[in-house]
Amino acid sequence: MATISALQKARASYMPKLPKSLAKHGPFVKVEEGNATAPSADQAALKERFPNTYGLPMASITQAAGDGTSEPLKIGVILSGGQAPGGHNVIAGLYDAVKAVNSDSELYGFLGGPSGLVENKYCKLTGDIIDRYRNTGGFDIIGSGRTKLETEEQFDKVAATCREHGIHGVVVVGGDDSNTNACMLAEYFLANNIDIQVIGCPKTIDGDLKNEQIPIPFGFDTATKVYSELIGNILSDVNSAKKYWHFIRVMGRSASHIALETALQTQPNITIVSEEVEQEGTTLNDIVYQIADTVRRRAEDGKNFGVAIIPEGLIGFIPQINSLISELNELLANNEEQFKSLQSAEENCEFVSGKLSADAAEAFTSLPQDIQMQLLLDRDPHGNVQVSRIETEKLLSSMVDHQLKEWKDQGRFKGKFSPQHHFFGYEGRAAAPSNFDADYCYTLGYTAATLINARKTGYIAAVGNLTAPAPEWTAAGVPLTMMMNMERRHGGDKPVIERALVELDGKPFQQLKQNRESWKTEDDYVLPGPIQYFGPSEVCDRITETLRLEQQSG
Ligand code: FBP
Repeated sequence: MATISALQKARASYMPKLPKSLAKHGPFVKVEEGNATAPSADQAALKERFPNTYGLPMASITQAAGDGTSEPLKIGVILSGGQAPGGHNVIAGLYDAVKAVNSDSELYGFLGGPSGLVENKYCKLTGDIIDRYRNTGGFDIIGSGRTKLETEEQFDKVAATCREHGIHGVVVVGGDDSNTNACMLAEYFLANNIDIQVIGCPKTIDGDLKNEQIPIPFGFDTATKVYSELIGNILSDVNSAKKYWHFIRVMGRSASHIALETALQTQPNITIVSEEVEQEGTTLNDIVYQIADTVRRRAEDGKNFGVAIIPEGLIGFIPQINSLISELNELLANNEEQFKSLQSAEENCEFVSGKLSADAAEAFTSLPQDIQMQLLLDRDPHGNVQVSRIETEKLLSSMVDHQLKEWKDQGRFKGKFSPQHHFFGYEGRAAAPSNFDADYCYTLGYTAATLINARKTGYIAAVGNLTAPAPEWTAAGVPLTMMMNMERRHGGDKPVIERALVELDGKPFQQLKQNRESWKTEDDYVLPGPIQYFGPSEVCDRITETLRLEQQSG
Protein backbone atom coordinates (compact mmCIF):
# COMPACT_ATOMS: atom_id res chain seq x y z
CA MET A 1 0.00 0.00 0.00
CA ALA A 2 1.51 3.34 -1.03
CA THR A 3 2.26 5.84 1.72
CA ILE A 4 0.00 8.87 1.57
CA SER A 5 0.37 12.26 3.19
CA ALA A 6 -1.67 13.50 6.13
CA LEU A 7 -3.44 15.93 3.78
CA GLN A 8 -4.27 13.14 1.30
CA LYS A 9 -5.73 11.10 4.17
CA ALA A 10 -7.89 13.96 5.40
CA ARG A 11 -8.87 14.94 1.90
CA ALA A 12 -9.98 11.41 0.97
CA SER A 13 -13.09 11.84 3.10
CA TYR A 14 -14.12 15.17 1.52
CA MET A 15 -17.53 14.67 -0.04
CA PRO A 16 -17.83 16.94 -3.09
CA LYS A 17 -20.97 19.05 -3.25
CA LEU A 18 -23.54 18.55 -6.01
CA PRO A 19 -26.22 20.92 -7.32
CA LYS A 20 -29.51 20.44 -5.45
CA SER A 21 -31.24 18.65 -8.33
CA LEU A 22 -28.60 15.90 -8.55
CA ALA A 23 -28.07 15.72 -4.78
CA LYS A 24 -31.80 15.10 -4.27
CA HIS A 25 -32.69 12.75 -7.12
CA GLY A 26 -29.32 11.24 -8.08
CA PRO A 27 -29.15 10.37 -11.77
CA PHE A 28 -32.96 10.03 -11.98
CA VAL A 29 -33.63 13.68 -12.65
CA LYS A 30 -35.66 14.88 -15.57
CA VAL A 31 -33.59 15.90 -18.60
CA GLU A 32 -35.70 18.52 -20.36
CA GLU A 33 -35.14 19.47 -23.97
CA GLY A 34 -35.12 23.15 -24.93
CA ASN A 35 -35.20 24.70 -28.38
CA ALA A 36 -33.02 23.48 -31.23
CA THR A 37 -29.57 25.07 -31.17
CA ALA A 38 -27.25 26.35 -33.90
CA PRO A 39 -23.58 27.36 -33.97
CA SER A 40 -22.87 31.08 -34.33
CA ALA A 41 -21.07 30.65 -37.68
CA ASP A 42 -20.61 28.21 -40.57
CA GLN A 43 -24.07 26.67 -40.07
CA ALA A 44 -24.37 25.12 -43.54
CA ALA A 45 -20.91 23.51 -43.51
CA LEU A 46 -21.41 22.16 -39.99
CA LYS A 47 -24.87 20.81 -40.82
CA GLU A 48 -23.40 18.96 -43.76
CA ARG A 49 -20.55 17.54 -41.69
CA PHE A 50 -22.77 16.59 -38.70
CA PRO A 51 -26.20 15.70 -40.15
CA ASN A 52 -27.20 13.72 -37.05
CA THR A 53 -25.83 15.82 -34.21
CA TYR A 54 -26.39 19.28 -35.71
CA GLY A 55 -29.12 21.43 -34.15
CA LEU A 56 -29.75 19.23 -31.09
CA PRO A 57 -31.77 20.94 -28.36
CA MET A 58 -30.24 22.07 -25.06
CA ALA A 59 -30.72 19.37 -22.42
CA SER A 60 -31.26 20.84 -18.98
CA ILE A 61 -31.37 18.79 -15.83
CA THR A 62 -34.33 19.75 -13.70
CA GLN A 63 -35.48 18.96 -10.19
CA ALA A 64 -38.42 16.81 -11.20
CA ALA A 65 -37.63 13.12 -10.89
CA GLY A 66 -38.30 10.90 -13.85
CA ASP A 67 -35.81 10.18 -16.62
CA GLY A 68 -33.50 7.25 -17.10
CA THR A 69 -33.90 3.57 -16.39
CA SER A 70 -32.49 1.70 -13.45
CA GLU A 71 -31.02 -1.01 -15.67
CA PRO A 72 -27.29 -1.54 -15.06
CA LEU A 73 -25.27 0.98 -17.05
CA LYS A 74 -21.84 0.40 -18.56
CA ILE A 75 -19.79 3.49 -19.27
CA GLY A 76 -16.27 3.84 -20.65
CA VAL A 77 -14.16 6.89 -19.84
CA ILE A 78 -10.97 8.37 -21.30
CA LEU A 79 -8.78 11.24 -20.14
CA SER A 80 -7.34 13.13 -23.08
CA GLY A 81 -4.44 15.61 -23.32
CA GLY A 82 -2.54 17.39 -20.56
CA GLN A 83 -3.31 16.81 -16.90
CA ALA A 84 -5.74 19.16 -15.17
CA PRO A 85 -6.62 19.08 -11.46
CA GLY A 86 -9.90 17.30 -10.80
CA GLY A 87 -9.83 14.58 -13.48
CA HIS A 88 -10.06 11.91 -10.79
CA ASN A 89 -13.19 13.54 -9.40
CA VAL A 90 -14.86 13.47 -12.83
CA ILE A 91 -14.27 9.72 -12.73
CA ALA A 92 -15.51 9.49 -9.11
CA GLY A 93 -18.67 11.41 -10.08
CA LEU A 94 -19.24 9.05 -13.01
CA TYR A 95 -18.70 6.03 -10.80
CA ASP A 96 -21.06 7.17 -8.05
CA ALA A 97 -23.73 8.08 -10.60
CA VAL A 98 -23.62 4.74 -12.46
CA LYS A 99 -23.71 2.87 -9.14
CA ALA A 100 -26.69 5.00 -8.07
CA VAL A 101 -28.44 3.92 -11.28
CA ASN A 102 -27.85 0.27 -10.40
CA SER A 103 -25.28 -1.40 -8.17
CA ASP A 104 -24.42 -3.80 -11.04
CA SER A 105 -23.41 -0.91 -13.31
CA GLU A 106 -19.77 -0.80 -14.43
CA LEU A 107 -17.24 1.87 -15.23
CA TYR A 108 -14.43 1.03 -17.66
CA GLY A 109 -11.36 3.24 -17.62
CA PHE A 110 -9.54 3.13 -20.98
CA LEU A 111 -5.82 3.44 -20.45
CA GLY A 112 -3.44 6.09 -21.74
CA GLY A 113 -6.03 8.34 -23.40
CA PRO A 114 -7.94 7.85 -26.67
CA SER A 115 -5.52 5.12 -27.84
CA GLY A 116 -6.77 2.91 -24.97
CA LEU A 117 -10.25 2.98 -26.45
CA VAL A 118 -8.97 2.16 -29.93
CA GLU A 119 -6.67 -0.61 -28.74
CA ASN A 120 -9.07 -1.96 -26.09
CA LYS A 121 -6.68 -1.40 -23.19
CA TYR A 122 -8.73 -0.90 -20.07
CA CYS A 123 -9.28 -1.54 -16.40
CA LYS A 124 -12.59 -1.96 -14.61
CA LEU A 125 -12.84 0.74 -11.99
CA THR A 126 -13.90 -0.70 -8.65
CA GLY A 127 -14.99 1.11 -5.49
CA ASP A 128 -11.59 0.43 -3.90
CA ILE A 129 -9.73 2.01 -6.81
CA ILE A 130 -12.06 5.03 -6.92
CA ASP A 131 -11.74 5.60 -3.16
CA ARG A 132 -7.95 5.79 -3.45
CA TYR A 133 -8.22 8.61 -5.99
CA ARG A 134 -11.06 10.80 -4.67
CA ASN A 135 -10.06 14.48 -4.47
CA THR A 136 -6.50 13.75 -5.63
CA GLY A 137 -4.57 15.43 -8.44
CA GLY A 138 -3.00 13.85 -11.52
CA PHE A 139 -4.46 11.60 -14.18
CA ASP A 140 -2.64 8.48 -13.01
CA ILE A 141 -5.81 6.51 -12.25
CA ILE A 142 -6.02 5.54 -15.96
CA GLY A 143 -3.42 7.80 -17.61
CA SER A 144 -3.92 10.19 -20.51
CA GLY A 145 -2.63 10.62 -24.04
CA ARG A 146 -2.72 12.92 -27.05
CA THR A 147 -3.76 10.46 -29.79
CA LYS A 148 -6.37 12.12 -31.98
CA LEU A 149 -9.55 10.12 -32.39
CA GLU A 150 -10.68 11.16 -35.86
CA THR A 151 -10.46 8.48 -38.53
CA GLU A 152 -13.18 6.07 -39.64
CA GLU A 153 -10.80 3.20 -38.95
CA GLN A 154 -10.31 4.34 -35.34
CA PHE A 155 -14.08 4.75 -34.89
CA ASP A 156 -14.64 1.20 -36.17
CA LYS A 157 -12.19 -0.05 -33.56
CA VAL A 158 -13.86 2.00 -30.81
CA ALA A 159 -17.22 0.48 -31.81
CA ALA A 160 -15.71 -3.02 -31.63
CA THR A 161 -14.24 -2.26 -28.17
CA CYS A 162 -17.58 -0.98 -26.88
CA ARG A 163 -19.51 -3.90 -28.35
CA GLU A 164 -17.16 -6.41 -26.77
CA HIS A 165 -17.88 -5.00 -23.29
CA GLY A 166 -21.50 -4.02 -23.88
CA ILE A 167 -20.68 -0.36 -23.21
CA HIS A 168 -23.67 2.02 -23.44
CA GLY A 169 -21.80 5.29 -23.41
CA VAL A 170 -18.35 6.83 -23.69
CA VAL A 171 -17.21 9.91 -21.76
CA VAL A 172 -14.37 11.92 -23.29
CA VAL A 173 -12.64 14.22 -20.80
CA GLY A 174 -10.60 16.71 -22.79
CA GLY A 175 -10.03 20.11 -24.34
CA ASP A 176 -11.40 21.69 -27.52
CA ASP A 177 -9.85 19.18 -29.94
CA SER A 178 -10.81 16.11 -27.88
CA ASN A 179 -14.40 17.34 -27.54
CA THR A 180 -14.55 18.02 -31.29
CA ASN A 181 -13.47 14.42 -31.79
CA ALA A 182 -16.06 13.26 -29.23
CA CYS A 183 -18.70 14.85 -31.44
CA MET A 184 -17.28 13.13 -34.52
CA LEU A 185 -17.52 9.82 -32.67
CA ALA A 186 -21.15 10.53 -31.65
CA GLU A 187 -21.93 11.40 -35.26
CA TYR A 188 -20.31 8.18 -36.49
CA PHE A 189 -22.32 6.06 -34.03
CA LEU A 190 -25.60 7.72 -35.05
CA ALA A 191 -24.82 7.49 -38.77
CA ASN A 192 -24.13 3.76 -38.40
CA ASN A 193 -27.11 3.03 -36.13
CA ILE A 194 -24.85 2.09 -33.25
CA ASP A 195 -26.64 2.70 -29.98
CA ILE A 196 -23.73 4.11 -27.97
CA GLN A 197 -23.87 7.58 -26.43
CA VAL A 198 -20.92 9.97 -26.36
CA ILE A 199 -20.61 12.81 -23.85
CA GLY A 200 -17.69 15.24 -23.40
CA CYS A 201 -16.36 17.03 -20.29
CA PRO A 202 -14.53 20.39 -20.52
CA LYS A 203 -10.95 20.08 -19.28
CA THR A 204 -7.84 22.25 -19.59
CA ILE A 205 -5.73 24.37 -17.29
CA ASP A 206 -5.29 26.78 -20.22
CA GLY A 207 -8.80 28.19 -19.65
CA ASP A 208 -9.49 28.40 -23.38
CA LEU A 209 -12.41 25.97 -23.61
CA LYS A 210 -15.17 28.31 -22.54
CA ASN A 211 -18.13 30.13 -24.02
CA GLU A 212 -21.60 31.25 -23.02
CA GLN A 213 -22.58 27.76 -21.94
CA ILE A 214 -19.25 26.61 -20.42
CA PRO A 215 -18.11 29.31 -17.97
CA ILE A 216 -14.74 27.68 -17.25
CA PRO A 217 -12.99 24.40 -18.05
CA PHE A 218 -11.98 22.34 -15.02
CA GLY A 219 -8.43 22.59 -13.75
CA PHE A 220 -8.00 26.32 -14.45
CA ASP A 221 -9.09 27.23 -10.91
CA THR A 222 -6.57 24.99 -9.14
CA ALA A 223 -3.67 25.49 -11.54
CA THR A 224 -3.91 29.29 -11.38
CA LYS A 225 -4.14 29.13 -7.58
CA VAL A 226 -0.91 27.12 -7.49
CA TYR A 227 0.90 29.53 -9.84
CA SER A 228 -0.47 32.53 -7.95
CA GLU A 229 0.85 31.10 -4.69
CA LEU A 230 4.30 30.69 -6.27
CA ILE A 231 4.24 34.15 -7.83
CA GLY A 232 3.06 35.63 -4.52
CA ASN A 233 6.00 33.97 -2.77
CA ILE A 234 8.38 35.47 -5.33
CA LEU A 235 6.78 38.90 -4.89
CA SER A 236 7.34 38.59 -1.18
CA ASP A 237 10.93 37.56 -1.82
CA VAL A 238 11.69 40.48 -4.17
CA ASN A 239 10.17 42.86 -1.70
CA SER A 240 12.47 41.49 1.00
CA ALA A 241 15.75 41.03 -0.87
CA LYS A 242 15.15 43.95 -3.25
CA LYS A 243 17.80 42.79 -5.72
CA TYR A 244 16.31 40.62 -8.47
CA TRP A 245 14.02 40.99 -11.43
CA HIS A 246 12.05 37.76 -11.91
CA PHE A 247 10.86 36.81 -15.40
CA ILE A 248 8.12 34.22 -15.01
CA ARG A 249 6.67 32.38 -17.99
CA VAL A 250 3.37 30.62 -17.29
CA MET A 251 1.72 27.82 -19.27
CA GLY A 252 -1.41 28.30 -21.32
CA ARG A 253 -0.42 27.34 -24.85
CA SER A 254 -1.61 30.15 -27.18
CA ALA A 255 -4.09 31.75 -24.75
CA SER A 256 -3.01 34.21 -22.02
CA HIS A 257 -5.81 33.37 -19.55
CA ILE A 258 -3.37 31.93 -17.00
CA ALA A 259 -1.05 34.95 -17.25
CA LEU A 260 -4.00 37.31 -16.85
CA GLU A 261 -5.61 35.41 -13.97
CA THR A 262 -2.37 35.06 -11.99
CA ALA A 263 -1.69 38.77 -12.56
CA LEU A 264 -5.13 39.70 -11.22
CA GLN A 265 -4.52 37.52 -8.18
CA THR A 266 -1.02 38.84 -7.40
CA GLN A 267 -0.60 42.30 -9.03
CA PRO A 268 3.00 42.03 -10.30
CA ASN A 269 4.85 44.94 -11.96
CA ILE A 270 4.55 43.76 -15.56
CA THR A 271 2.11 41.40 -17.32
CA ILE A 272 2.18 40.69 -21.02
CA VAL A 273 -0.98 39.50 -22.76
CA SER A 274 -0.29 37.89 -26.14
CA GLU A 275 -3.72 38.74 -27.54
CA GLU A 276 -3.01 42.46 -26.97
CA VAL A 277 0.46 42.16 -28.53
CA GLU A 278 -1.14 40.69 -31.63
CA GLN A 279 -3.92 43.27 -31.84
CA GLU A 280 -1.52 46.18 -31.40
CA GLY A 281 1.05 44.68 -33.79
CA THR A 282 3.66 45.15 -31.06
CA THR A 283 7.18 44.17 -32.14
CA LEU A 284 9.68 42.27 -30.04
CA ASN A 285 11.74 45.45 -29.72
CA ASP A 286 8.66 47.35 -28.47
CA ILE A 287 8.09 44.75 -25.75
CA VAL A 288 11.75 44.86 -24.76
CA TYR A 289 11.68 48.65 -24.70
CA GLN A 290 8.56 48.72 -22.49
CA ILE A 291 10.03 46.28 -19.98
CA ALA A 292 13.42 48.04 -19.95
CA ASP A 293 11.69 51.35 -19.41
CA THR A 294 9.84 49.99 -16.35
CA VAL A 295 13.11 48.60 -14.99
CA ARG A 296 14.70 52.04 -15.53
CA ARG A 297 11.84 53.95 -13.88
CA ARG A 298 11.82 51.67 -10.85
CA ALA A 299 15.62 51.96 -10.57
CA GLU A 300 15.22 55.74 -10.40
CA ASP A 301 13.06 55.16 -7.28
CA GLY A 302 15.83 52.97 -5.87
CA LYS A 303 13.96 49.73 -6.72
CA ASN A 304 16.22 47.37 -8.62
CA PHE A 305 13.70 44.59 -8.42
CA GLY A 306 10.37 43.51 -9.83
CA VAL A 307 8.35 40.71 -11.37
CA ALA A 308 7.17 40.22 -14.96
CA ILE A 309 4.66 37.58 -16.08
CA ILE A 310 4.96 36.27 -19.62
CA PRO A 311 2.40 33.98 -21.31
CA GLU A 312 3.75 30.77 -22.79
CA GLY A 313 2.49 31.45 -26.31
CA LEU A 314 3.76 35.04 -26.59
CA ILE A 315 6.33 34.43 -29.28
CA GLY A 316 3.72 33.16 -31.75
CA PHE A 317 1.74 36.41 -31.37
CA ILE A 318 4.57 38.79 -32.24
CA PRO A 319 3.89 39.33 -35.95
CA GLN A 320 7.54 39.57 -37.04
CA ILE A 321 8.56 36.41 -35.08
CA ASN A 322 5.48 34.57 -36.26
CA SER A 323 6.47 35.19 -39.90
CA LEU A 324 10.03 34.12 -39.11
CA ILE A 325 8.75 30.86 -37.59
CA SER A 326 6.58 30.13 -40.65
CA GLU A 327 9.52 30.73 -42.97
CA LEU A 328 11.79 28.55 -40.85
CA ASN A 329 9.23 25.72 -40.80
CA GLU A 330 9.02 25.81 -44.57
CA LEU A 331 12.73 26.25 -45.17
CA LEU A 332 13.85 23.44 -42.88
CA ALA A 333 11.21 21.07 -44.24
CA ASN A 334 12.43 21.70 -47.81
CA ASN A 335 16.15 21.41 -46.99
CA GLU A 336 16.10 18.70 -44.33
CA GLU A 337 19.05 16.61 -45.55
CA GLN A 338 21.34 19.54 -46.24
CA PHE A 339 20.53 21.07 -42.84
CA LYS A 340 21.25 17.80 -41.02
CA SER A 341 24.72 17.64 -42.56
CA LEU A 342 25.81 20.93 -40.94
CA GLN A 343 28.24 20.57 -38.04
CA SER A 344 28.22 23.71 -35.92
CA ALA A 345 25.83 26.33 -34.55
CA GLU A 346 27.52 28.95 -36.74
CA GLU A 347 27.01 26.87 -39.88
CA ASN A 348 23.32 26.35 -38.98
CA CYS A 349 22.72 30.07 -38.46
CA GLU A 350 24.60 31.05 -41.60
CA PHE A 351 22.69 28.51 -43.67
CA VAL A 352 19.24 29.81 -42.68
CA SER A 353 20.15 33.52 -42.62
CA GLY A 354 21.17 33.28 -46.28
CA LYS A 355 17.84 31.75 -47.28
CA LEU A 356 15.34 33.82 -45.27
CA SER A 357 13.55 36.90 -46.61
CA ALA A 358 15.16 40.21 -45.59
CA ASP A 359 12.60 40.86 -42.79
CA ALA A 360 12.81 37.36 -41.40
CA ALA A 361 16.63 37.40 -41.57
CA GLU A 362 16.65 40.68 -39.62
CA ALA A 363 14.31 39.21 -36.98
CA PHE A 364 16.47 36.08 -36.79
CA THR A 365 19.77 37.90 -36.35
CA SER A 366 18.26 40.18 -33.68
CA LEU A 367 17.73 37.12 -31.44
CA PRO A 368 20.30 35.83 -28.93
CA GLN A 369 22.18 32.78 -30.21
CA ASP A 370 20.68 30.26 -27.79
CA ILE A 371 17.19 31.26 -28.92
CA GLN A 372 18.28 31.02 -32.57
CA MET A 373 19.42 27.47 -31.86
CA GLN A 374 16.14 26.62 -30.10
CA LEU A 375 14.28 27.81 -33.18
CA LEU A 376 16.42 25.63 -35.43
CA LEU A 377 16.83 22.47 -33.44
CA ASP A 378 13.89 22.03 -31.05
CA ARG A 379 11.26 20.77 -33.50
CA ASP A 380 8.20 18.56 -33.19
CA PRO A 381 7.70 15.30 -35.14
CA HIS A 382 6.16 17.29 -38.04
CA GLY A 383 9.32 19.41 -38.24
CA ASN A 384 7.67 22.54 -36.79
CA VAL A 385 9.21 24.83 -34.20
CA GLN A 386 7.90 23.94 -30.74
CA VAL A 387 6.82 27.45 -29.89
CA SER A 388 5.76 26.56 -26.36
CA ARG A 389 9.24 25.25 -25.55
CA ILE A 390 10.99 28.51 -26.39
CA GLU A 391 12.35 30.11 -23.25
CA THR A 392 10.75 33.50 -23.86
CA GLU A 393 11.53 34.61 -20.31
CA LYS A 394 15.27 34.27 -21.06
CA LEU A 395 14.92 35.83 -24.50
CA LEU A 396 13.22 38.92 -23.06
CA SER A 397 15.53 39.33 -20.08
CA SER A 398 18.65 39.04 -22.24
CA MET A 399 17.31 41.62 -24.70
CA VAL A 400 16.29 43.91 -21.81
CA ASP A 401 19.80 43.54 -20.40
CA HIS A 402 21.25 44.54 -23.75
CA GLN A 403 19.01 47.62 -23.93
CA LEU A 404 19.86 48.66 -20.36
CA LYS A 405 23.59 48.36 -21.09
CA GLU A 406 23.13 50.67 -24.04
CA TRP A 407 21.28 53.17 -21.82
CA LYS A 408 23.97 52.81 -19.14
CA ASP A 409 26.66 53.76 -21.68
CA GLN A 410 24.56 56.79 -22.61
CA GLY A 411 24.11 57.69 -18.93
CA ARG A 412 20.36 57.03 -19.07
CA PHE A 413 20.30 54.06 -16.68
CA LYS A 414 22.12 54.07 -13.38
CA GLY A 415 20.51 51.09 -11.68
CA LYS A 416 21.31 47.38 -11.46
CA PHE A 417 19.61 44.59 -13.37
CA SER A 418 19.95 41.06 -12.09
CA PRO A 419 17.38 38.67 -13.64
CA GLN A 420 16.06 35.30 -12.44
CA HIS A 421 13.98 33.00 -14.65
CA HIS A 422 11.09 30.62 -14.03
CA PHE A 423 8.62 28.56 -16.00
CA PHE A 424 5.47 27.55 -14.10
CA GLY A 425 3.40 24.86 -15.75
CA TYR A 426 3.83 21.31 -14.58
CA GLU A 427 3.83 22.55 -10.95
CA GLY A 428 0.09 23.18 -11.17
CA ARG A 429 -1.30 20.70 -13.68
CA ALA A 430 -1.52 17.72 -11.33
CA ALA A 431 -2.18 19.50 -8.03
CA ALA A 432 -4.89 18.24 -5.68
CA PRO A 433 -8.07 20.01 -6.84
CA SER A 434 -9.29 23.05 -4.95
CA ASN A 435 -12.73 22.74 -3.36
CA PHE A 436 -14.11 24.46 -6.45
CA ASP A 437 -12.53 21.98 -8.87
CA ALA A 438 -13.30 19.01 -6.59
CA ASP A 439 -17.02 19.94 -6.56
CA TYR A 440 -17.11 21.08 -10.18
CA CYS A 441 -15.43 17.94 -11.56
CA TYR A 442 -17.55 15.60 -9.45
CA THR A 443 -20.65 17.40 -10.75
CA LEU A 444 -19.39 17.18 -14.35
CA GLY A 445 -18.85 13.43 -14.02
CA TYR A 446 -22.24 12.97 -12.36
CA THR A 447 -23.89 15.06 -15.08
CA ALA A 448 -22.20 13.08 -17.88
CA ALA A 449 -23.49 9.77 -16.46
CA THR A 450 -26.96 11.28 -16.01
CA LEU A 451 -27.02 12.39 -19.66
CA ILE A 452 -25.97 8.92 -20.81
CA ASN A 453 -28.66 7.37 -18.63
CA ALA A 454 -31.15 9.69 -20.36
CA ARG A 455 -29.72 8.44 -23.72
CA LYS A 456 -28.31 11.77 -24.81
CA THR A 457 -25.39 11.81 -27.26
CA GLY A 458 -23.25 14.50 -28.90
CA TYR A 459 -23.36 16.72 -25.80
CA ILE A 460 -20.81 18.19 -23.41
CA ALA A 461 -21.60 18.18 -19.68
CA ALA A 462 -22.09 21.79 -18.60
CA VAL A 463 -22.44 23.24 -15.13
CA GLY A 464 -23.65 26.82 -14.68
CA ASN A 465 -24.27 29.50 -12.04
CA LEU A 466 -20.77 28.79 -10.75
CA THR A 467 -20.39 31.99 -8.73
CA ALA A 468 -23.14 30.75 -6.38
CA PRO A 469 -22.60 28.01 -3.77
CA ALA A 470 -22.50 24.52 -5.32
CA PRO A 471 -26.06 23.51 -4.32
CA GLU A 472 -27.33 26.40 -6.49
CA TRP A 473 -25.35 25.29 -9.55
CA THR A 474 -27.24 24.16 -12.64
CA ALA A 475 -26.42 21.07 -14.70
CA ALA A 476 -27.10 20.53 -18.38
CA GLY A 477 -25.98 19.00 -21.64
CA VAL A 478 -24.89 21.42 -24.38
CA PRO A 479 -24.84 20.15 -27.99
CA LEU A 480 -21.21 19.98 -29.09
CA THR A 481 -22.03 21.21 -32.60
CA MET A 482 -23.35 24.44 -31.08
CA MET A 483 -19.81 25.35 -29.97
CA MET A 484 -18.13 24.70 -33.33
CA ASN A 485 -16.96 26.68 -36.30
CA MET A 486 -14.90 25.86 -39.38
CA GLU A 487 -11.18 26.63 -39.25
CA ARG A 488 -8.31 26.26 -41.67
CA ARG A 489 -6.08 23.45 -40.38
CA HIS A 490 -3.33 21.67 -42.32
CA GLY A 491 -4.50 23.16 -45.60
CA GLY A 492 -8.18 22.15 -45.24
CA ASP A 493 -11.38 23.45 -43.61
CA LYS A 494 -12.07 21.53 -40.42
CA PRO A 495 -14.89 21.68 -37.88
CA VAL A 496 -13.49 22.59 -34.47
CA ILE A 497 -14.78 23.86 -31.15
CA GLU A 498 -13.87 27.52 -31.08
CA ARG A 499 -10.85 28.19 -28.83
CA ALA A 500 -11.47 31.15 -26.51
CA LEU A 501 -8.56 33.57 -26.35
CA VAL A 502 -8.46 36.54 -23.95
CA GLU A 503 -11.06 39.11 -24.97
CA LEU A 504 -9.54 42.55 -24.84
CA ASP A 505 -12.87 44.21 -24.16
CA GLY A 506 -13.72 41.65 -21.47
CA LYS A 507 -13.77 42.60 -17.80
CA PRO A 508 -10.68 40.61 -16.69
CA PHE A 509 -8.40 42.29 -19.24
CA GLN A 510 -9.98 45.70 -18.58
CA GLN A 511 -9.28 45.22 -14.87
CA LEU A 512 -5.59 44.64 -15.65
CA LYS A 513 -5.50 47.58 -18.03
CA GLN A 514 -6.96 49.97 -15.47
CA ASN A 515 -4.39 49.03 -12.86
CA ARG A 516 -1.20 48.11 -14.66
CA GLU A 517 0.32 51.61 -14.75
CA SER A 518 0.22 51.89 -10.99
CA TRP A 519 1.32 48.25 -10.48
CA LYS A 520 4.46 49.08 -12.51
CA THR A 521 5.81 51.48 -9.94
CA GLU A 522 3.82 50.88 -6.73
CA ASP A 523 4.53 47.60 -5.01
CA ASP A 524 0.91 46.67 -4.66
CA TYR A 525 1.70 42.99 -4.40
CA VAL A 526 -0.98 40.52 -3.27
CA LEU A 527 0.05 37.23 -1.67
CA PRO A 528 -2.73 34.64 -2.10
CA GLY A 529 -0.86 31.87 -0.23
CA PRO A 530 -1.43 28.14 -0.74
CA ILE A 531 -4.76 26.56 -1.67
CA GLN A 532 -6.84 26.02 1.47
CA TYR A 533 -9.05 22.97 1.66
CA PHE A 534 -10.39 23.50 5.19
CA GLY A 535 -11.47 26.71 6.88
CA PRO A 536 -13.64 29.73 6.18
CA SER A 537 -15.58 29.60 2.93
CA GLU A 538 -14.26 32.96 1.64
CA VAL A 539 -10.80 31.39 1.67
CA CYS A 540 -11.60 27.78 0.72
CA ASP A 541 -14.26 28.31 -1.91
CA ARG A 542 -12.76 31.43 -3.55
CA ILE A 543 -13.31 31.38 -7.32
CA THR A 544 -10.95 32.79 -9.94
CA GLU A 545 -10.95 36.52 -10.64
CA THR A 546 -11.62 35.73 -14.31
CA LEU A 547 -14.80 33.84 -13.49
CA ARG A 548 -15.90 36.41 -10.89
CA LEU A 549 -15.44 39.36 -13.27
CA GLU A 550 -16.88 37.60 -16.32
CA GLN A 551 -20.02 36.51 -14.49
CA GLN A 552 -20.53 39.88 -12.78
CA SER A 553 -23.66 41.52 -14.12
CA GLY A 554 -23.54 45.06 -15.51
P1 FBP B 1 -4.22 20.56 -22.81
O1 FBP B 1 -4.44 21.59 -23.87
O2 FBP B 1 -4.18 19.20 -23.32
O3 FBP B 1 -5.16 20.72 -21.66
O4 FBP B 1 -2.76 20.80 -22.19
C1 FBP B 1 -2.39 21.96 -21.57
C2 FBP B 1 -0.89 22.15 -21.49
O5 FBP B 1 -0.47 22.04 -20.15
C3 FBP B 1 -0.45 23.48 -22.10
O6 FBP B 1 -0.60 24.53 -21.18
C4 FBP B 1 0.97 23.20 -22.49
O7 FBP B 1 1.39 24.03 -23.56
C5 FBP B 1 0.92 21.76 -22.92
O8 FBP B 1 -0.17 21.17 -22.25
C6 FBP B 1 2.19 21.02 -22.59
O9 FBP B 1 2.10 19.75 -23.13
P2 FBP B 1 2.96 18.50 -22.69
O10 FBP B 1 2.20 17.81 -21.61
O11 FBP B 1 2.99 17.65 -23.91
O12 FBP B 1 4.31 18.96 -22.22
